[in-house]
Amino acid sequence: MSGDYKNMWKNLGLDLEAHDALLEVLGTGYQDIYMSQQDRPEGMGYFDFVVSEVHGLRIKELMDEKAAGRKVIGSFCVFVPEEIVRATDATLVGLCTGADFAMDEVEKLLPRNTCSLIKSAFGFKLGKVCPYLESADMIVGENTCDGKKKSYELLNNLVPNLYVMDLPQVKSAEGRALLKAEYLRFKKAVEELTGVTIDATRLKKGIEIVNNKRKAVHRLSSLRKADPAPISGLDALLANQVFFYDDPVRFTESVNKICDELEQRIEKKEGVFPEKTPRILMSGCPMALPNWKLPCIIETSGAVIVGEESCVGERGTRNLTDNSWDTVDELMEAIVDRYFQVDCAIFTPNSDRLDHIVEMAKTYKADGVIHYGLQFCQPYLMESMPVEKALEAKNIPSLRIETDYSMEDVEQLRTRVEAFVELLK
Ligand code: BJ8
Repeated sequence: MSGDYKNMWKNLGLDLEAHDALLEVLGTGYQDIYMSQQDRPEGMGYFDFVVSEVHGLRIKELMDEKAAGRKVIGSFCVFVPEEIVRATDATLVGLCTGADFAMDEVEKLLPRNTCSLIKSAFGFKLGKVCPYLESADMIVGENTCDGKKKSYELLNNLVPNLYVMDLPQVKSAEGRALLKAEYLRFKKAVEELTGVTIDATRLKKGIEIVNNKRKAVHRLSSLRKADPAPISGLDALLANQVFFYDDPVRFTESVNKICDELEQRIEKKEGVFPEKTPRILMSGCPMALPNWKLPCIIETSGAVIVGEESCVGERGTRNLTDNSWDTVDELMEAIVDRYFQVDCAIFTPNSDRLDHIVEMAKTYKADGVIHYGLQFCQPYLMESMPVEKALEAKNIPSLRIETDYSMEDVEQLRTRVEAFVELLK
């Protein structure tokens, strides 16, 4: 970390000792997992810097924005429309949900059999170690899975500024109407928070910024079709994770720069793994920063990850918002249309997701699919069965993994992944 941020963290109410311990673990994990990779694109240096400053310089930037009168909004889900937030010059940040912290305290509040992602959100709050959460002027929860939905009732006792968005569970006309009503309510709440009225020019600008970020990620994904793979799955995942934290315009530029480099690599037939390395598509629960356990196991077991069917990946970024409309009403409709296509497992039925997984496996020339389900995540674990069947019907091998954020099962997972990779060779 390049600056001295202790005072800033203290003013945010962080527990400095616990926070130091977290940064230590994060730094060591990053060194071990990321810096040990071979032949990384030079452009990844930017993301190394972002991670090293994720609680430092980036928070300082947010504090500066706040001092200039802009607002920060925290979110746990890709259904929170960033376009609306951007239209008011506010910043949307993903809240930390990718590591275990203060679990003893968490399990006093939540049942033990709650998924790691939800527990992590509470751990970062109870342990006072998330500067994003503490700097947010509004924290948006969403009624998605039962675990999240019920946990927000408890989170409401821990934070002063929780806003809960209702979400449909069925892709029907009524479901779309609910999403539209909730996005209009959210727009009003963001306008009230920021004091900015969203007009068509502002909304179009917001859409453009977020679309550009998505387009850059689409470009990166597309380059991963090449064999040899020009970038590791771990590095591509990192870009998808930083998507939720970084300044959007700077992020877009940085990803495009990496893409320029990858295009040259592809032309020279250079890769991070040898040609014909078994190619894996990851599918399932989102992997929030710094959840790198399974990708690290896969890529140190002789395979390369070529795509993520995940909210921290293609499920979250797949579609653009149509920016060709002229009025706020039309643009809001376009936003609703865009998000209504997200095929989260909370929807029933959710056959689009099965089609997307098969399609992605083909597009990225994956030899096999690893389905990642977090322990106690009913929606994704339940859906892993039909996913397996849909892949079987297309003769695509798959492996179902159920795990959490602890490191206890690493060796067991490695044995299963290695056996799967052997099968793909
Ligand atoms: S749109 S995937 S980001 S809800 S892992 S908390 S589902 S029990 S995260 Fe998600 Fe939005 Fe859907 Fe995407 Fe519940 Fe499962 Fe835990 Fe999960």
